[in-house]
Amino acid sequence: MMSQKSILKLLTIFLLIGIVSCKSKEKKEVVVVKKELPAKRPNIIFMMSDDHAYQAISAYSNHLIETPNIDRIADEGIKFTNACVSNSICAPSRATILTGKHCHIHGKVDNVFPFDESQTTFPQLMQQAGYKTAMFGKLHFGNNPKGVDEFKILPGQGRYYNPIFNTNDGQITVEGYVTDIIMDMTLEWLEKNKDDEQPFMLFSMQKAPHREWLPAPRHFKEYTKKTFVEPETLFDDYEGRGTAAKTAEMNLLKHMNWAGDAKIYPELMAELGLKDESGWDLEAFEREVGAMNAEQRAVWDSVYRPVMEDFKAKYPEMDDKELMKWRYQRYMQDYLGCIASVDENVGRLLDYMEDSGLDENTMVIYTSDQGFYLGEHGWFDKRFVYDESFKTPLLIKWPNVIEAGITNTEMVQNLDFAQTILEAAQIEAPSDMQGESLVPLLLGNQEEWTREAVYYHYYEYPGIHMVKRHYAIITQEYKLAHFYYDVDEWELYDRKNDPQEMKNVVNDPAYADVVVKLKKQLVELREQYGDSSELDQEILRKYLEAQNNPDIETVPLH
Ligand code: SGN
Ligand code: CA
Repeated sequence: MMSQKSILKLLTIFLLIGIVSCKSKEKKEVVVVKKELPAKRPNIIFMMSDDHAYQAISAYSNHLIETPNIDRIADEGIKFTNACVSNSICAPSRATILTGKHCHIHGKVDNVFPFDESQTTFPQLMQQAGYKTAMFGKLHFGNNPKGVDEFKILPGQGRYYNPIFNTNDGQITVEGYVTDIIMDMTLEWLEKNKDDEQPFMLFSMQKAPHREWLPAPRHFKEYTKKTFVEPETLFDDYEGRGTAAKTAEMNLLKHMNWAGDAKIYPELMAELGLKDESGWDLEAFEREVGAMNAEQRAVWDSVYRPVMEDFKAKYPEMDDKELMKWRYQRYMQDYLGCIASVDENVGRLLDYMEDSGLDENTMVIYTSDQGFYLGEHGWFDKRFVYDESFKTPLLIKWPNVIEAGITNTEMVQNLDFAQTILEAAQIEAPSDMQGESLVPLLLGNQEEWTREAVYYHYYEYPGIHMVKRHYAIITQEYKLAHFYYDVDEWELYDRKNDPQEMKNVVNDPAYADVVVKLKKQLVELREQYGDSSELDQEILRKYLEAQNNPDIETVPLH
């Protein structure tokens, strides 16, 4: 027997079907809207922050911070919970986003070598197809991005306070805090162009929360007083992992800088006998804190001096465990303080879009160039294929096209962004792009999506943070990685049963069949994408040669 509730439910469904089919007779678009793109080309806003971990977005997890504005994109659109990058490092990820190709194809495999600017990037195709284009913020490579009518780009990494920008008309220095400034530029451009008939493609790319994590004055007071929950793996000893995890130099206790990162004043370092182990710690402090004007510096000192006084009093009694805990809190206070202004500025943009009515026909994307460790495994930074750095946030809203509040768990990648945006803009993607358009997933046409695995390849070694070269295949269930230089080690993680990736099970007989199957699939993936051991060797040879030959052109870290 059916309950009264079920009968009511059924009746409602019939009624809805009736309404939809009646409507479809009068006005076809209403029904097709979920399965096909609208006829009108949309505007597109691509927002990307640098090193924004999904753990620091409350739409993904609210154990660290609330990000109500970024969450609005998820609430009004789609949240991808398995979005990832093909190489977890800044400039290579950006080159992949712009070209729609894996790193070994576009050649920007690391932060070291310059990007070959003769390549086609998707903004150029949009510009040619009649889109108005602009880019503001951090690009990280190439100071004169191709295919954008207007740009204001931070040179290299850029700085937090009073930053310099390269623009169409030369260099400018802007007083203020970088996250606010980049959004000011974004909003000014929107206001200037809002009545234009042409659709637009706008890149708004934040530098925050990149190292050295300097919050805005309005946030550091609040954030330096907060205490954050520690990750379960903060004291990881890397047992059960391979050599690469054990030898990486990104541990909060051992490898974080005192001045640049923890903001211990150089004079206090000297007083406490703390050394500049990295050789560029003091320089980093000077580069960022030293760039403040007198007023900014006074506010900074009024908050950070007492924090340092407190540290000075406690330090002599602290053991390693206490120091690690202190490090973690100090790190999170600054990192999350940066996120607070990113979130506020996302709110400014969303409000503007609503108030101006521009939001109706605009696809808004929020992502990061990769994930980041927020103390998980005792780490900061990225680079590894392990989840916190491999995965990246991805939220997209597009009113009347993407259903509000949906979650998607497919393995999608930064490699897919170019083709997605091109398809949304009704521009044919070049056949040599290697991703897949996410449009079917945005429209809810799930059955058109067939990808089972993604490919990953990290290169920059030996180099800062000392994460060994590795390539990997990742499916929903497993992750198989090959660390192939310096060592020859394989690692397998069971993503469902060991989500924290604490146990490499590659030699566990229970997984023998999985290993055989994945190794075969990995060979096929490498072939499909045109990667090979010969190429690995060639790339390595060039890298080592550049380290020993100062005449070879490389990009400075800052
Ligand atoms: C700088 C950072 C590193 C970071 C690289 C690359 N050190 O060198 O920690 O891994 O950039 O970052 S810093 O203290 O000098 O900032 S990336 O985002 O550009 O790839
Ligand atoms: Ca980055």
